[in-house]
Amino acid sequence: MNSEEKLILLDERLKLQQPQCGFGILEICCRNCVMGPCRISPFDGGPKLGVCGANEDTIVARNLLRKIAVGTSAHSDHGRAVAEALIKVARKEAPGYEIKDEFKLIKLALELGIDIKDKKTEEIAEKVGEVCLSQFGNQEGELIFTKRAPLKRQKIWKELGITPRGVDREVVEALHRTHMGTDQDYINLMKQAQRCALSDGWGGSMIATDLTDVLFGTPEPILGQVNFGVLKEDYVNIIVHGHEPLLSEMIVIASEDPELINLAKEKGAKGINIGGICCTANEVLMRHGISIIGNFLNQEMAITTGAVEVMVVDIQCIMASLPEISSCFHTKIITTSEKAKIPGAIHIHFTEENALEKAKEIIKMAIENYKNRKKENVLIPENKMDLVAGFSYESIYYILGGRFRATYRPLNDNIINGKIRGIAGVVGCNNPKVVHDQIHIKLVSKLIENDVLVLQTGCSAVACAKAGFMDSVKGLNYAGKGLREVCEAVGIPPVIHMGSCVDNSRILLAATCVVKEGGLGDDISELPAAGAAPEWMSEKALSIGQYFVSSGVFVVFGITWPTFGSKNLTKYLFEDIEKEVGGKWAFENDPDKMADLMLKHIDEKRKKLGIDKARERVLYDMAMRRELE
Ligand code: SF4
Ligand code: MSK
Repeated sequence: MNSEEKLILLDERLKLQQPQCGFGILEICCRNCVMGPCRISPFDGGPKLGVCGANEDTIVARNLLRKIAVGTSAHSDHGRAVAEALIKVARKEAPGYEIKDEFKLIKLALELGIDIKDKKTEEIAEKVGEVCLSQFGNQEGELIFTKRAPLKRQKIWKELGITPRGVDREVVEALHRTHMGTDQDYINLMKQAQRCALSDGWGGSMIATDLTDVLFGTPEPILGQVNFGVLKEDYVNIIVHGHEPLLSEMIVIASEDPELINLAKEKGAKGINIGGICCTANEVLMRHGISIIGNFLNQEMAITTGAVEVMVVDIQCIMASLPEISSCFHTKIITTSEKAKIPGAIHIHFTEENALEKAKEIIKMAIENYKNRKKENVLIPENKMDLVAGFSYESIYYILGGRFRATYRPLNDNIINGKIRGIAGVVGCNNPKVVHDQIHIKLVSKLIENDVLVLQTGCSAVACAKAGFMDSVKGLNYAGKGLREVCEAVGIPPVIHMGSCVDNSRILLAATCVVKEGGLGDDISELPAAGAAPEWMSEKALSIGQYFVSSGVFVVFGITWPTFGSKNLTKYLFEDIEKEVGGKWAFENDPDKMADLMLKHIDEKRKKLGIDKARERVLYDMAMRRELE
């Protein structure tokens, strides 16, 4: 077999899977005990109950809860790793790392009730790390960061009994409830789904974001580039891929080591070029301006450029196919996490204690591999696009109000006067079941054209960056008149890059800042805002969607919807849940109609707030004031 015959890429594998199982798509199959597997027939005459008597409502709800628990655990284990890293850095057990944002550390310490008087930065950091780590094993009470939510929201959660207690506890309880013969009530199962997802958004993910900022710096607007054209033909190209920035930060630092740069030159390259894929890419872009090569569906294609010496991966969203694809080229796939090994990849065990040393080892391996690149196999597409990234909810404060009078006021005022019609969070993955990036791009383009400011994370952010929406000049051409005017005045693109998947917690906090600024209601559910994950594929997306819904947001998903096998559960999630938490789910595959659903929701919220008629802000002079009096 020649090497080209081995190259079966993702689209081909998807074709080979057709037709995919209808029971699986409808989630009406259960494998939770070995009296099964059982399946409920959607057709007349077929079985309507599993062997234990579970019906479609129970089975579909249990499957959804399990998926949300997995999504929560993925984000939260990421948060736990960052908390552990912070503690090691504070104890000086992690050479190469340092605390980059002392201001955020102190703010966090005060919020967590830590006594900082006469304490050194390291002592404070150790304590902050320990308190955050305790949130995972907390058994009673409430997760500390749920107190950041608007008071009205906290009250809703309390009354419904869905305030999360501890991250691990909620995941364990979710798994327990879905064990055969335990929770069989679909509404009660969804109650745990909400509590579990909230422990992700206002717990594990929020800890991940905050402590990553403390360690590596809170992002501020920074220029970057995106798409395959950022690979450099004459350089040693190294791709960082996955989610946790603990290793990629060290790779970036090591790549600037003059000794390694000289070594690369000795081997005939002009230097070392780092690029990112998926959320690791978003993390290093936000803090260092490192270029993004692409998003989830670009990972295999990146190897097929023939110009990648090493792809180093950590956790989540890494395709098992990478070693197989790379065997057709010279690329080495390096796994680094004990939690994520792939047969056929080289494993280099990375820990905070040996991070810099291992980062250098990986870079040396890439440099040594440069000579194995076959020039005739190299084909780098030229496409690349500029973007501005690095928006945290804190940096939005400063951009809008200046460093000394940081405020969200201009944003609220422009929502009230109608120049900005509303805010949308568009996030999530790629899915090969639709044309790569197209649903993200069409949806976001219609939203900004209609004056909706779009906040983005994850692979959706990368898709829209490739389309030019995050270029602060070109992006404006896609925005409606009102939105454009505001963006021009403030100096931001109409689509705001807020980071990686765990950084969806930044969107929760930005929404909370808008509520707290005043004039747009007392709760997130009252804001003219909506969310979407149009090309989602991962269980993490379901957890994110659920914590947004449970925080009061209207959320639309595309591709497929995992409860269509149960009419009752679907009705609950698409309609009835709104009466309880103020947010609800919807499904729509067409980006045009998806945008319409979001705009309709935004307009309804504007109407309820009494700001449905856009009005220019009038500046009163003295004569006008006297007249009023
Ligand atoms: Fe079948 Fe019930 Fe066992 Fe599920 S838990 S496999 S529905 S018997
Ligand atoms: S990487 S979870 S494909 S957004 Fe965060 Fe992208 Fe989805 Fe992974």
